[in-house]
Amino acid sequence: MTGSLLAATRRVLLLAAEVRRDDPEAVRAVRAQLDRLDEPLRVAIAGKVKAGKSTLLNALVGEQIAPTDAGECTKVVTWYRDGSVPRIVLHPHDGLPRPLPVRRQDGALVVDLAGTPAADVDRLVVDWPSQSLRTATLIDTPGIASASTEVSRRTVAFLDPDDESPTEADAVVYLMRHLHAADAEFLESFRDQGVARATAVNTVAVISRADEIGGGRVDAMFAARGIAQRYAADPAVRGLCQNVVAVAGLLAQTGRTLRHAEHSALTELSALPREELEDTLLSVGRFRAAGATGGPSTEVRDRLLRRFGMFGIRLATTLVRQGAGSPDALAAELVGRSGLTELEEVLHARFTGRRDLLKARSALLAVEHLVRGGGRRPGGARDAALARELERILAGAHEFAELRLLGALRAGVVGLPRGIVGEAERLLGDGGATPEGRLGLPPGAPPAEVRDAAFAALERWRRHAANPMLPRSATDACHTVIRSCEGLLARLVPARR
Ligand SMILES: Nc1nc2c(ncn2[C@@H]2O[C@H](COP(=O)(O)OP(=O)(O)OP(=O)(O)O)[C@@H](O)[C@H]2O)c(=O)[nH]1
Ligand SMILES: [Mg+2]
Repeated sequence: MTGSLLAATRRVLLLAAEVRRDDPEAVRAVRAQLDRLDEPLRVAIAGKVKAGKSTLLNALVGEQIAPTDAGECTKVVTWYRDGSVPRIVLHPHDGLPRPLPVRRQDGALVVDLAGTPAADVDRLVVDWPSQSLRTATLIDTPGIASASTEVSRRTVAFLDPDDESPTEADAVVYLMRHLHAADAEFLESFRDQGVARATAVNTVAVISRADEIGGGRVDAMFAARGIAQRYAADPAVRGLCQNVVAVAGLLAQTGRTLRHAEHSALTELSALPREELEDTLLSVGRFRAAGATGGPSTEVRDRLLRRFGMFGIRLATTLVRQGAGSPDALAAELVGRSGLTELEEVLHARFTGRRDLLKARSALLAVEHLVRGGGRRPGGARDAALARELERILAGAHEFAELRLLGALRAGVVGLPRGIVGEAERLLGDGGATPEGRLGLPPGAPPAEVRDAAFAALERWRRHAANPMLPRSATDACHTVIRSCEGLLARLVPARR
């Protein structure tokens, strides 16, 4: 299904290049969109200043490549792409791109703008050999609603499609420490009003720095998960994003990059008498001061604080006591408790599993921008033909119908009985676009079982559609779900008898 959507999108782009062949700017833009269709998905990481964006990016990649200090480079949009050789290129607003030195310090990549003010930089592009960057290019963005409004403006201009330029990211992970009015406003403004006419199809929200919730108590992650689940179920939030996940990015980053020396220092700490250790773990001041009286030195403690935070040290020493005897064992526990795996699953289901759809959406958004007159005034029979072709795909492709209906269901404007909304969302691909995901079966379920479940779903939704008590909006929704079931069945290999 999505293969044909990509093919149709490519045809529209070629038609756009043909229609605008005497406008070099437009042709360049269309070519860039054609190349972009074949690239990995582009996922931007956004949020307020110090929300933990760069740390989370590092956790996802499993390396410290995004600077998390306060340097000038955290104020520019930075792309992290898979590449065969590490390379950093600075793209200024004016002038030619130029390479920056690739240097590591204390295990982290050092990005030094070499004196160029952040305001002069359009973007930095970091090529880094990495398996995880192969499925998605990650884009680190400067904090929004910061003291420096110029910095916020750069992020909003990058993410929020306007009349000037279509969006460059296919999907967004939005970090917030708690949901503030400013976050909701930002998500609102980013809400899709263009091509797919669905809401928040490409945004996942993260409650970040989740370990700090509740003052860093050991049950912090549990509390944070509860908050995330409440947000995810709140109709107001559901209209703004796909899902909400709680993540302690620092724990995840450190878990993914844990060093032997750190495990040894934590082992040394856990060997201290329990009361003594717990007493020093009450505050940063006490923990540092205790370096003078025994156990790891103050310098080592400072490093642990930077890498783990107080909550992380409390958790890690407890885990070592409970038997995490090797760096690998401790790393696995830290990552497991950080919420990172859950986030990765959500990103897979919502983003990379829908790659072609999100790619097609971005490209069609760009064509829509052209059709609306981007670059020059629209007009003429050729432009009209392009507009018709675009409309044909948007209205005709079932993938977009699914997205629109999902958006409407999330916004609560469809009169479907409550009891069947959940199944409708699942069948529309809300939790993952695989047949098993749509049917609520475990991955790898036997083909015959998948087929039977698909038939049963089709029957059920035909019956719902025939229910004379349902309002028109609900009957229309049933027909869209029925088409999804039929699409599923068409894709399934016939079961052997
Ligand atoms: N306790 C705790 N601290 C975190 C977490 N994530 C990030 N931090 C700390 O918060 C500070 C900011 O983290 P960054 O990852 O640089 O945040 P950012 O959103 O990229 O910041 P800007 O790019 O400057 O807006 C750093 O000191 C991190 O160590 C977390 O999950 N828990
Ligand atoms: Mg940052």
